[in-house]
This record gives sequence, C-alpha cells and structure tokens, in this order.
Amino acid sequence: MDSCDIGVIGLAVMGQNLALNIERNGYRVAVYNRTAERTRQFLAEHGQDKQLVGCETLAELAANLKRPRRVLMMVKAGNAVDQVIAELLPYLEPGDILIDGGNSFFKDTERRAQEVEAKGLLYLGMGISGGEEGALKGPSLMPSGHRHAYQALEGLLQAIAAKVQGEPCVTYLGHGGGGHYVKMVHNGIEYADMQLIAETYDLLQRGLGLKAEQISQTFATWGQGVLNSYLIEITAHILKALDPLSGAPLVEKILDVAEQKGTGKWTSEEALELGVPIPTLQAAVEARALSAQRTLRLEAARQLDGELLGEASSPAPAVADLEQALYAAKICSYAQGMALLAQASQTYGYGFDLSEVARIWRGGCIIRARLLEDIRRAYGENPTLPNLVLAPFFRQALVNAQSAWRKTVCFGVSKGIPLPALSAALAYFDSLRSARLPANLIQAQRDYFGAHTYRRIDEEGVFHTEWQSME
Ligand code: NBP
Repeated sequence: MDSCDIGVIGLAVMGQNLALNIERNGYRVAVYNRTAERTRQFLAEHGQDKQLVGCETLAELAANLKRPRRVLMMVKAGNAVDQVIAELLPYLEPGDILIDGGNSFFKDTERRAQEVEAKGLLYLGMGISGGEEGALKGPSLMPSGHRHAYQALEGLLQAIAAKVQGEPCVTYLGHGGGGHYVKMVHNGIEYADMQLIAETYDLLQRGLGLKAEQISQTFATWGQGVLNSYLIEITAHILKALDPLSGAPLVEKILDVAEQKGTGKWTSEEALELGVPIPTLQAAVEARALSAQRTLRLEAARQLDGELLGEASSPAPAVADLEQALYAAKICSYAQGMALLAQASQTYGYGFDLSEVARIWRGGCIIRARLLEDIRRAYGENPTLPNLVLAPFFRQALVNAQSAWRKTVCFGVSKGIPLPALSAALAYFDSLRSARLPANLIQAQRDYFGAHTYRRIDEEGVFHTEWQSME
C-alpha cells in the first residue's frame, strides 16, 4: 500500500502508453480503468517485471499512492473528466495533485481547476501530443495550473517527455487552462499543416501528373530540407504503401472524407472570439467539413463539369516551386497560431513565452518540424515580435518564396484545383503587406446603410455622411 509514485486513470491507448513510459523512467505506477477487464488485460500483456500496480476501484488506487497523491487522468475529454473527478474526490485529501492529460477544452479546465482547488487540492491541465507512439516513447507535454503542482511533477514530466538536443519538450504554461489552450492551437496548426500537404499532393498528382511513388519520393526529398517534419515524413511513407487487395497505392483507395474530433473547430471559434485572423487554420477546418459533403460534391461534380480545366492559363510550376509554396504557407500558418497564442496570453493572463512554446513543439508532437527551431530563435531574439512574418529570418524566407508561391496558386486556380489553405495563407501574407486595404469602402458602406460613422485619414474625429443626399 501507498507505494506508488503516481496513479493513471484511463487505460485506452494514451493512458496505457503513458503508464509504460512513466514506469520505464523508474516510477512505480498504479493503474485503473473504469472497465476493470481492460486493467487486467493491460497487466497481463505488460505487467511482467514492471512496477505496475493494478487497481479495480478508485479507493484502491488512492490507497496505493504515496502522499501527496499524484493522479493522471487519461479519459475521454468532456463529461468523463467531470465524472472521474466527482468519483475520485472522496478518496483524495488537500495537497493531492490531479492532472488532466486529455484533450480538454481550456475553459473546462479553468472551471475544474477552480472547483478542485476550492477543496484544497492542486490541479494541472496538461495537453499531450504525439499520439500513441509519442505517449510511449516521449510526447510533447503542455502543462498549466497550480505552480506548486508543476514543481512537484517537473522531474517526472521531464523524464517522460521527448528530448531534443537533450532538452525535454515540456514547460510550464501558466495558470488554469493555459496548457490546454496551447494544445488546442497546436491542433489547429496540425489541421493547417495536414491540409497544406494534402493540397500540395493534389497539385503534384492532378496538376503535374506525378504518380504516388514519385510524389512519395518528392516528399521524402523535401523532408531533408526546410520542410523537414514528422508530417512530411509520414506522408512520404503513406504514399509508398500499396493496397494488398489491388496492388494500387493504398492512399488512392481511401474515401476522401476527412473526419475531425473538434479541436480545430475550437481553435477557429476561439480565434473569432478574440478577433485574431487565422485564415489558413480556418480554411483547413472548413476543407474537412467540405470533404464530408461528399454526396453534394458528387452531384456538383456532375453538374459543374468536375474535370480539371484543360490547358492551364498559368504556367505549370516546377516541383521546387511547390516546395517553396508549401514552406511559405506553413510559415504563415504557424504565424497565425502564434498570433492567437500571443493574444490569448494577454486576454487570459497566461504569460506564454512563445519561444518556449516553439521549443517544446520541436519534439514528440505531431507538428514537430525543423521550422520550430527557427521560430524558437525568432521569439528568443524578440519576445514581443508583432508577427512571426516580421522576424528577419522568416521575412527573408517569405520574400524568397513568394514568386514560386504565387505561381503555384495561380496554376491551381487556372486548372480548377481547390487550394483553400495555400491561397488563404497567400491572402494573409498579402493582407499583412498591404499598407492600404479596401476596408475604407466597407466603412463607407456601413456608414451609408447604418450610420455607423467612419474615421478619416487626414483629420481626427468621427464622421458621418448623408450619402443619399450626395451626388
Ligand atoms: P479515449 O479518448 O478513447 O477514452 C477512452 C478512455 O476513457 C477509456 O479508458 C474509458 O474507460 C475512459 N472513460 C470514458 Br470513455 N468514460 C469514462 C467515465 N465516465 N469514467 C471513467 N472512465 C471513462 O482514449 P485515448 O485515445 O487514450 O485518449 C485519452 C485522452 O487523451 C483523450 O482526452 C484524448 O482526446 C487525448 N489524446 C488522445 C490522443 C490519441 O492519439 N489517441 C492524442 C493526444 C491526446 P472504459 O475502458 O471503461 O470505456
């Protein structure tokens, strides 16, 4: 009894792998799952010679933990977390630490932290990225909440996290829901990254006529350069895989309907709430929604001549142009995610250090990429950078890439290949670099129909015009 360093609740794929990761790093772990059979199976498969203690009740779990107790919840996000907290609290005492490592919505984490801390316990919300492999071998960890709780767990978290150049991919991300906020934005960027890669695949395949194997090779080559990242690496791998049934590339047999669990949508909603433009991330969420309207698309393809337009009116880009376009759009999508984090840090007082956020995303997580080292450096050199695109390194990269990027988007548009994220990123870039936008006309229209007033460029004050009485 009371010999375990930490308890893990929830033994689906993430909970199991995190428990194994923690145990491998020298900690004794008590494990519990609502359906006890899963606990038994887990111990039967993995329990031999390991410091794992199976518990069939929450009372047993609590009794097996050293004080103050440390309990990591790895259950389905949403009501399940509230249920587990309610069932577990009677067995915990003031000073015990409760950690939610699921994909909880940050506002739920804020609420739960207040409720749990009102009872004298300490609460941590912790975003975890890296999927099942990351959980086992070393994820990126995004914890926030009570600072003492973080300090008490820092050694364990550093031990289990991914390491890049010896540095663990974990950092303290402020109070309350800060960690889950960062994880939410991470997922928004992940949506954008995936969509940008998918559009580039479409351009290579339908636009330039490359075969899956050639595209795989292209991505593999790009993965050695500025685009080096986990998502590019797995894309090269995916495109090589053959369908055992037909011998054709397996990817071509997969239904073109992208699913989503909601973290991308949360990022979009939150950006709208805070008034931060993240058009590339939004485009990625909407592209998934559009892909899901398959029946409508099939009908529209029939009625609207779904074939590609023949001879493109814009010249075909070279494969190297597509690499530059993807890189530039990727920079813009990270710039948007970082801008959202900067605003959230101010609005909610999280005190995010964006250089640290980029640092802990360099390893373990799904969006790990070489680019994050450059982002870390950019915010390290200038923590108050107004936007990533203005960091000298990225400013130069975008200027270098822009002609290839424009050529790529023009080609896609002229062929009728949808490029929602690549073009939204370009429009973001062009909007940022436009000293004057046509918003003057929007202000005039608002004043015309709603007397909403406007400001002038040459005089202080607020103005209204009786537009109908003007010639
Ligand atoms: P799931 O999200 O599929 O959740 C399944 C677990 O939740 C099972 O252990 C299940 O117990 C438990 N559970 C449920 Br459902 N309702 C419960 C309740 N009312 N009380 C107690 N336990 C309950 O598992 P997962 O994929 O391992 O993910 C765990 C968390 O980590 C989620 O929040 C997820 O979003 C997040 N996450 C997942 C990934 C990934 O790659 N899968 C990556 C990053 C983060 P049962 O066996 O009794 O049904």
